[in-house]
Amino acid sequence: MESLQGKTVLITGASAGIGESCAIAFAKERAKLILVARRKNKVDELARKLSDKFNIDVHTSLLDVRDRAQVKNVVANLPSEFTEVDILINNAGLARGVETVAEGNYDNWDEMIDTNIKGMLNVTRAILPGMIERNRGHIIYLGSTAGHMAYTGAGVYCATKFSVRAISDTIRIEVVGTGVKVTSVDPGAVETDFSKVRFFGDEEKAAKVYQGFTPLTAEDVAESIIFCATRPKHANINELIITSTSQANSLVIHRE
Ligand code: 8X3
Repeated sequence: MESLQGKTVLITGASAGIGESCAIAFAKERAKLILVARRKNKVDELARKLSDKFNIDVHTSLLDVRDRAQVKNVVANLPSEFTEVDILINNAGLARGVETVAEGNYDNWDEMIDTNIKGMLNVTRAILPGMIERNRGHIIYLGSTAGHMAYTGAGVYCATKFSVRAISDTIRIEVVGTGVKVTSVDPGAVETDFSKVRFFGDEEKAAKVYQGFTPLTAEDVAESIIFCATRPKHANINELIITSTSQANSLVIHRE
């Protein structure tokens, strides 16, 4: 197992859910953190807690991964002790709405495509060249079971997660021989604010998604990510699919 102590880890969408749990998990391993999100106050608060509790360095930035200029600017202006990113957790992403393609809402499509595909690419494009130059580094993408199987009402969300898999597979081929690792961690249902965001704050609809079974927690996913990030230098987890024991795939969930 490789130590994460002192490694520089950049986490996008670090203000809540899986991103926040990853920040906590990497802090426990005494990594140096760069926490970025649209809600800067949230990552600032988290940074304060983690640096106090674990005595680690944490840098934060306001970042909307859709904003290419902002991504370039944030990465170009990292404080000197944070410039060499060892691990990038490409987590920022969301689902908006459950609607058939025939009745699709253009704004929802744009938000998902711009965040989940273009945002993930913007951050990758800013960080990957440095990793290749240093012949080390690890990019961990947050994919989904939705990137393995389409389901009704989620055509565009599934398309974005199929894209995450396509991009991570492509980069793995492109960097082979450099020492850079690429992993896609693909969870099924995880109880976070994901469904609240998908249903525009409708808590009742969101709660129904997780009714009758025990879904994954953000901590479960963060633990898997730590596992991927701590494999020895010669070993890479290309893809890791994790679901609740009650979930077989995007379509089959056993509910009591
Ligand atoms: C989230 C899992 O089942 O809502 O990526 O598509 S699901």
